[in-house]
Parts: sequence; C-alpha cells; structure tokens
Amino acid sequence: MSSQSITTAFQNHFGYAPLLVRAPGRVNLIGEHTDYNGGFVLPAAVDKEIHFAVGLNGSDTARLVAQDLNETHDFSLTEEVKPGKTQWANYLKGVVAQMQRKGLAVPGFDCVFGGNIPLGAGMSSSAAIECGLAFALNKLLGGKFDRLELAHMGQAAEHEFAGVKSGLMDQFASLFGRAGHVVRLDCRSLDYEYFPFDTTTYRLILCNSGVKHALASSEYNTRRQECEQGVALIKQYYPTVHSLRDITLTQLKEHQTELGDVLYRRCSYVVEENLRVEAACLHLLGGNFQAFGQEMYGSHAGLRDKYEVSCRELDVLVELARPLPGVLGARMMGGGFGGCTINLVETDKVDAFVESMTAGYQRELNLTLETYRATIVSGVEVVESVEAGR
Ligand code: GAF
Repeated sequence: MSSQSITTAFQNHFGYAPLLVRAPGRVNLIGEHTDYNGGFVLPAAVDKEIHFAVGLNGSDTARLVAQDLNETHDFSLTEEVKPGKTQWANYLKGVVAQMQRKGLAVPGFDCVFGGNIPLGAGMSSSAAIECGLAFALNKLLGGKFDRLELAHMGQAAEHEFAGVKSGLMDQFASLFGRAGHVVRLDCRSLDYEYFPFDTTTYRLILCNSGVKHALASSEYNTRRQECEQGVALIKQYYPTVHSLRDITLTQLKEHQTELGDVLYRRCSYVVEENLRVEAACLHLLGGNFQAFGQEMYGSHAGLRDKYEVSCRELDVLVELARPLPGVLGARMMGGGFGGCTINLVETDKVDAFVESMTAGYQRELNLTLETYRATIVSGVEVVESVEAGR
C-alpha cells in the first residue's frame, strides 16, 4: 500500500485533502527484552512502513479506515475513549485516549492507513500504527508534544489498549530512526546515540518464520513479571536497585539459590544481554563485524535457553544460517515465539544466502520462508505537504 493509494482512498472516502505521514517498522540488531528492564537496545527504523492519511473533519467523531483489511470503524470523541472489540482500532484509540489524558480535547478526525509491515513478524507494525497516528494528530493539532512524549503515548496505548506490557524500544525506533544509522537507546536514562551502519559491505536480512504462537503476549507479560520479581528480591539486599540494569552478575550469583532456577536464568539473561549490547556497539565503532555477529549468536542462545522466548522455527533458521558463507551473525528478533530472525550477511553473499535459507526451511520444516532485505530509513515524518482539513 503506497502513500499515493492511501491518499486516493482518503479522497474517495472523505472528499478532501489529508496530511500524509509515513511510520516505519523496526529491526533490532541486539538487546532483546532489555528495554523494560532499564537496559540497552540497538534498533533501526526500516523500509517496511505504514502510511497514514489524516484530516480534521469538524465533527466530534473519529472515522477510521483500515485499507488493507477493507474495514472501517467510527468512535465518538465526546467522552473518554475506551478499548473496544475491533482489535486494530484499539491501537489508534489507545493513542487518542492518551492525548485526552494529557488534557488535549481531540476533535473529530478521519484516518485511512495501510502498509507493508508483515503482521506478526516482530517488526512492530503495532508501534508504527500508534506512532503514525500520534504524530499526524499532533501535527494537525499544533505540535504540543515532542517525539519522546509521542513514543510514551504509543507505549501506554500498547499497555492499556492491547494488553502488552511492552518497553519503549519499538515506538522509540519508529519515531527516532535515522537513515543509515542504528540507534543505541539507554532505556534507563533515555539517552541515545546514533551509530552509522553502512550497508555496502554488510546487509541485514530478515527471515520470517511465518509463525506466531498464541502465547506470545501472555508469555511476554510473564517474562516482565519474572524480571520484576527478581529485582524485588535483590532490592532487599541492595536498596538502590530499581531494575535489572542496576544489578551485576555477581550480585545475581550471590542470591542464585533464593531466586531459584527460573528467575535466575531470566535475570542473568537480561544482565548478560546488556553487556552484549555494550560490547556490540564497541565492535560496530571499531568496524569489527565478525565480533558483532558473535554477540548476535550469544543473544540468540540466551533468548533460547535462559529467557525461553524462542521456538523451534526460529532456532532452525539460526542454525541454517550459521554455516552459510558470508553469514556473520543471526538471532531471533523482537518479543519471540515466532516472527523473524535477523541476519548479518556480507552483501555479495545475500542472494546465495536467501536461496539456501529458503530451500533449507522447506527441507527441514516443510515451511515457506519469506525474506526481507532491510534498508534503514528515517523515523516517522510527513510525506507530502498536502493541506489538511477542510
Ligand atoms: C516487543 C516489545 F514491544 C518491545 O518493547 C521489546 O520488549 C521487544 O519485544 C523485545 O526486545 O517488540
């Protein structure tokens, strides 16, 4: 769905010119399940995007059109917006509710959206939907909020309207992405730093397992709770501790018996993953992509064995990639239980890689593989200056 077809659909539905916004999905090179633990992540916005056409309609009703689903949904803005039965609309309503809560009287608006972020692939289509509408409405309503506030609103929408207690990474990546760069976000201080990622020598290739296990959201929330339980226990001995980011492996080890097997594995994964992100950034700065790739493999092993959010399909994809020529690293990406692996591959080996992976996935699991060659793009922005409103 291109921005042109979204504009045309908007014109056909509503008969006036909208504001056009694009909101990208994201990849994450390393730093998984660290964001809600105050840790580090290393995402980038990529060229799988949702396009929005939005305009103020002079009424007190929001009229939504999900172009890809060919569905519409209207809701009233005269009262506090609440989640409803239409799942896709909840991501948008969640953002409106956050704006209302911040004291903004959101007036009637029209919104048509659609895009090409594969659903359930762990590329954050939901964050792109939240951030795209938040950005567009904010623009139309005078720009009261900055990008960080918009990211927090998207995250709150995810918590309250989708029931997933996610961290900030996905919304941050969609809003703060920079073309040709990855961004390291410190989720404790919210400091961030861009690192150039030159794709002439190496490419990021996503392999979509095509599976999304039903447990994904509930297990995600369980992992978060387990980390919080671990922190609560350690805090009794070290009162200044607020999150797993403040805890060392030595401290965890001291209290291993009290934590018990499961909490110890969950917590030690997170502490180790933070160390891996820091090491990976140094490798990136030093141009040592071999070493960077090793950190990716380490991340996958931790997610599989200690955090237990991988699944057979993802493990098979990582093991299929490992011996192939030109592959420096591979790991599952995102929340887990399905979705994509991210692979760091020498540019001139990409075609052969895609061919081997596709054949291997078919052979091993009798499943069809989709692959994407990710290009790193800038974050949410206005596409064209079409005058909005009537
Ligand atoms: C999902 C969440 F939305 C993110 O906040 C993050 O926790 C990720 O899973 C795992 O790293 O994408």
